Amino acid sequence: STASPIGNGYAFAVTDCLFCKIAAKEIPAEIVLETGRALAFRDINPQAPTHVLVVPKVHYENAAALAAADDGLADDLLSACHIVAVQEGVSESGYRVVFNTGTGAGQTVFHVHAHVLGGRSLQWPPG
Ligand code: DGP
Repeated sequence: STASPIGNGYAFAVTDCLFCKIAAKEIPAEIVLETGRALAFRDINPQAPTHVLVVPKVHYENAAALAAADDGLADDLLSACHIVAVQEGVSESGYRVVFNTGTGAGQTVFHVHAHVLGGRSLQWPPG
């Protein structure tokens, strides 16, 4: 099979994926950054004063699948996270970038997303 521009091996967006629909602007979200290949929007259930989700516009199930794609998209996503942190004013005080990967780690939406959390002191271990 050949590489597809959509990135998932199929030349269509995954149907019934919430974050595919947000990325396609079919479902509204409070967008804070858009780059060529990534979209960042506020989490609907924020766990910190800054809680932004950063997703690739194309569908990958989780961070492992994204990393395995090896096409620079993971780099773009990470860069977008750090731009969001600067925009949100949390880059100096400290922030956290989290990929919940798998149900056991709390992943509930199976379109890879980085949580960018900041604006309060963050505990470790995260629980
Ligand atoms: P996770 O549990 O790591 O898969 O994170 C999923 C996050 O997605 C969770 O923090 C809540 C957020 N979320 C779920 N549905 C929506 C939605 O419709 N809009 C927005 N903006 N965020 C959502």
